[in-house]
Amino acid sequence: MSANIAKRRLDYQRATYQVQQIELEFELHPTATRVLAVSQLQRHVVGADTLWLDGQQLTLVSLQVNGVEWSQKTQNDDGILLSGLPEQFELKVRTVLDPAANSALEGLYLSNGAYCTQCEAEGFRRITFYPDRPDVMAVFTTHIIANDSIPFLLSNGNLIAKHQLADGRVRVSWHDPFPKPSYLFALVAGDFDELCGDFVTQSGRQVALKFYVDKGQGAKATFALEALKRAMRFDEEVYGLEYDLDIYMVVAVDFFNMGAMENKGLNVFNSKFVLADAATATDTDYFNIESIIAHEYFHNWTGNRVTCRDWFQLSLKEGLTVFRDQQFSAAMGSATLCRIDAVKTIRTAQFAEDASPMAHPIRPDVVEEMNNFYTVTVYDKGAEVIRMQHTLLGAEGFRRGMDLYFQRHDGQAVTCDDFLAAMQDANQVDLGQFSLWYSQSGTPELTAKLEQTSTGVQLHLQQQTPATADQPNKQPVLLPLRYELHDANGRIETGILQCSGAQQVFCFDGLKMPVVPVLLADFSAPVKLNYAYQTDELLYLCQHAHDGVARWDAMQQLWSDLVRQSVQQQQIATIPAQMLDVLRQFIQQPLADLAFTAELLTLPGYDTLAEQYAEIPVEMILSALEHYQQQLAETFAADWLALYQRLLPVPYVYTEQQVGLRALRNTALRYLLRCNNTPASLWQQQYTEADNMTDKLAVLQGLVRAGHAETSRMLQQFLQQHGDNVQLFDKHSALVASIGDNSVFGLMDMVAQTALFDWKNPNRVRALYAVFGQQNPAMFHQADGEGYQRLTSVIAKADSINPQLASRLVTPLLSFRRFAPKRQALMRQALEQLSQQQLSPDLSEKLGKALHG
Ligand code: 7MF
Ligand code: ZN
Repeated sequence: MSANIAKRRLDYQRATYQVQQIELEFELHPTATRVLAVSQLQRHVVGADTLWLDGQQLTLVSLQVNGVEWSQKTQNDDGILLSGLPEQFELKVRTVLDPAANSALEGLYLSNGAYCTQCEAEGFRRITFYPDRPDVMAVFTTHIIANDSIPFLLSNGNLIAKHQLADGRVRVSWHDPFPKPSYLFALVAGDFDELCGDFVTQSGRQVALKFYVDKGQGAKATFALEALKRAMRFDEEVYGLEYDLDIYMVVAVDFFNMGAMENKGLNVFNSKFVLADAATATDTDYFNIESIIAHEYFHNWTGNRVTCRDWFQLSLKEGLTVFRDQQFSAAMGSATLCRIDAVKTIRTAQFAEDASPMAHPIRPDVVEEMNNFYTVTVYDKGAEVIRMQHTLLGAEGFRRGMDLYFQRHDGQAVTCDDFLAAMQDANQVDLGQFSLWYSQSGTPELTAKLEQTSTGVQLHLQQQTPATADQPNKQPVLLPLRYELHDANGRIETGILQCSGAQQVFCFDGLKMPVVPVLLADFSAPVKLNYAYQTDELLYLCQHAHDGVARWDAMQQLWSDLVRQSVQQQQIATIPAQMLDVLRQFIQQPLADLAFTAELLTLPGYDTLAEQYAEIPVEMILSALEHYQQQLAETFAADWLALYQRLLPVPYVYTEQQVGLRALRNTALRYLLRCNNTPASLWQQQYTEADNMTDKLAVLQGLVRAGHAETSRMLQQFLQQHGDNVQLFDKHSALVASIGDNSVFGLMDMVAQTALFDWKNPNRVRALYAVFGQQNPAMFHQADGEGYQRLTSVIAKADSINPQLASRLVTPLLSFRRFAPKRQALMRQALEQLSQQQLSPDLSEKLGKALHG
């Protein structure tokens, strides 16, 4: 494998040549697919006569310039440098590839017998020699020649021809009129169920919608098809953006490194984000499918029509598209619940990444392996940065900025600065300080205090961003703070403050202490807030804050304060009586806003709490959480049962109302499963009578989390009943991987030996081992280091098959410096052992930063 060479954002140089058009011809064969690429190129930099063609793991058959075999070239493992080139020329490249041997799932590969491509970020270079960079945009025509036993031969754009060849093969041709970078190229060939629909755009154009899924699964794509129509309508209504081709295709495959991919006119999805019915998908699966379908659709404008100049700008399309899919999900269901979900992601995974050796700004400055930068920072913090612009400019101002962005840049490959400039110019504001959010990594910490003065109340703010692994020095950033000030008479003052200095004071004239503040309503900035709340103030806010996110946040804060006290005293702190009273009220209150109530009654997770400590007190967090959950279960045993019985199951439909009902009922169930006197018939009845996977899985999850004696028998039974369906097999694996006692290791080994388990399939491996590393802190961090050893041996095995997969699995080990010396040494040792082996560039970059960074 090639050595890691760091690339720098500031080293950007224009491509020496642009490709106007490319004509690709594939002769499909499982082990020897022949690719012919004919491109028309035009000089783009005055005086330049060289051109770098990326190409990896290819067999080159021939390379011609204007019909002449070109000898002025030098080749290495990463590509070919051509020199002595004319101003304009035709490049003709023949390559041969082996899709069957492609276990990395980048470029052209086979998924259960179907040909499939994945080109983002740098996979096209595994198909042909080409300037594989997003600022080279060409019009693609694709011809696919294959045996006529393969019914569907698909590529980007519109189908323009189909011929039967004399030798029993067929040749189909596709043309995509929109110039695009190579990362948006796609080819799919195989036998599928086809589900068709249509959509009439705002301006009256008819669009054919087609879903391709495994044979026999067609009916399970109905929900995704309907979700696509909702997304198309949303983008027209909210942004005035219409779809631009006559056909939109979505293919679902089981072998896929990521969630989905927005290839122009031909999305490829991980099948778990397309296939759904009540019997196999949970409410969470339905939610994810709708939001990912929307995400990929929204990329058609934010990503495809306007794309990235270089990969350092990835957040230009990803942060913006995540923000857009979050807006869509909020409009389709409960905005508060969606926001709570996003906040959890930021507070767990993103804050952890900022505190890790992989810390980077949403627009990174240095990258070794691009695949390592598809991160929660680029995506989710990126979306927060867009959201803050929306907050600062208002919905209308934000829309003006978006309109100007498309007006200026449609058809171009641009930068994050271009986006900010459009927002700025459309609104005549200065986003100079705001732009620091793009270049500075780390999580700002905001400390706030209130003080009475003779004229009113002063809010003293102080912000500071601790140094990160990649940047020692930090400057103050612009923070939009959505506040609520509650005074003693129940009056509430609300607004948005812009905190821009390291220290800043705001005065609220006429206000009198005591005042209880909410400063991050709707989590208006991705920061850590320090305010010395009293318990009774938080209890007040969790009942009376206007903003739902703030009410939930107050309850989370109460729990995290208790855990912090426990850590400080080395002894579990007592839950105050008033807090138990408020919780009882929430359980007993009239039924309304059920999903939100479920969130209020759920403790913060281990990872949210862990993020609040410089040195993570693993045992105390885990035992405090265990203790408090047990105490709530027992204290309110009768109330949980009454609540459970008030919420009667109804025939399954995925609606906001029903999702809330199931969420709250299953929250009650989770506590009931911890009570000794809950009759087994209660959960057994739910398990056998449920007409849907949400309620079935809730029983199993509840048993696992409660450490219930019946757990392994029930998991066995589930595997026997459902283990032939891969989605359900994966759910079983994830349950096994979260078992909180020593039996987990042997049970995981058994799953890995099941016939359906396949080391080459990332879904199988992630369901078992990513879940273990990320969602089973008790066993992953077991004091003897067994968990670390298990994970690293899996990573070593995965890396030789699929580097992207291995690289994602290593994340929980990278933060070893955050643990006490003994644990830290065990984690480091596991990583050092791993680094003795021959590793992919993906893993080398991460281990290099973690061990020697
Ligand atoms: C929703 O961004 C949010 C994020 C790249 C692959 C999909 O469209 C994508 C692709 C990765 C990680 C997360 C997501 C995607 C990828 C994703 C999907 C849906 N351009 Br890697
Ligand atoms: Zn995306």
